Amino acid sequence: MKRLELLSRILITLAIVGAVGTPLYFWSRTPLIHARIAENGGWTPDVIRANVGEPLHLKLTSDDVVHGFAVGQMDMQSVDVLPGKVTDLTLIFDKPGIYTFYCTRWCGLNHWRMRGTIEVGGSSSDTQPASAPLYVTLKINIDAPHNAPTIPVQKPSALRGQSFSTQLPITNSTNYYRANSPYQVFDELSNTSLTETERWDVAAYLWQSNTTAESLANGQRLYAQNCAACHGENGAGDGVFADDLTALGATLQRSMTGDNKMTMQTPADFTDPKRMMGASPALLQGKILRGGMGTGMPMWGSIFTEEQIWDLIAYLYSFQFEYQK
Ligand code: HEC
Ligand SMILES: [Cu+2]
Repeated sequence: MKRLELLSRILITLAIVGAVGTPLYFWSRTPLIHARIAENGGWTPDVIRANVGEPLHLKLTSDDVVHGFAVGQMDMQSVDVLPGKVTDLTLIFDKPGIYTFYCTRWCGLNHWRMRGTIEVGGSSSDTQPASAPLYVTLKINIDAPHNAPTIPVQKPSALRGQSFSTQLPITNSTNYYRANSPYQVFDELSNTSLTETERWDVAAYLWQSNTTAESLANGQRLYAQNCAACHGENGAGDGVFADDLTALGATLQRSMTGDNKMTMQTPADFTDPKRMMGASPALLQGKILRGGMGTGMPMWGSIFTEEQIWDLIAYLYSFQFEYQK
């Protein structure tokens, strides 16, 4: 199981919320890590060093509001970092590398900037080189507009789509799904006898058959925790921070001299069929991995595992399609 492998990558041996106000410094050489909202400096220090296989003891406290602490690329239960209290945490890494730690509590507009790194030295027997993400392999320009030229007149239904799926010139493989947008599927079926509505239904069916109820539930959970504050609970791009981002963009635009084209934007609306029908999973993966480079869309590549990102993507399309229970 993929998830279990990931879990074993970093073993969290123990997490104890420290005794309130008691200066119980078991590990005298462990510096206290301070958390502050990003505007006031984020994590101090923000670079931590560790060695493979050796316990890394951390002491965390907050100088302002409640923050959270987690290390990316693993299914780690985050711990709260409370003002005036000390949280003790011990981590053991079984692979060298540069890990990202990040705040898991929405502490403000720049919450997602609260990130730091843990540099884990040492050697490991199974270092495989990371493979290039799909959008790079497919040479997709993730910054180019990708609106679908036409959109469905009604919400495409996976159930209806299933009934046409047997006599199709396209495959239902994961590779095909990830590399194509729903519009490309619709377009590829234009030589068949299917109506336009039926062609969209087939796309809905392909999309549903490339995910599972478990993945969708996992995607929904990750979305609510990490994306909804900007993109909105229902995907409409209207999260609590959406107006702030838009306003910030307008201010920056006025104060900028010109050539910086990546400015703050309104969060993407995942309920917009033009946007979503025109986007392949590979394109969305690229955006999520890399971020918007100045648009306000954070980069998540060092936070989530590949599996978690595919789960998120499957969930984003569920705003467009009607899936069978
Ligand atoms: C701080 C606000 C913020 C958060 C948090 C955020 N986003 Fe975004 N996102 C944006 C903005 C703004 C855009 C539009 C600009 C852009 O595409 O770069 C965007 C764009 C995107 C796009 C590109 C859509 C397209 O059609 O190109 C995807 C995909 C996306 N976000 C997914 C996510 C996911 C998944 C999460 C949570 C893990 C997330 N975002 C969290 C602000 C945010
Ligand atoms: Cu925070």
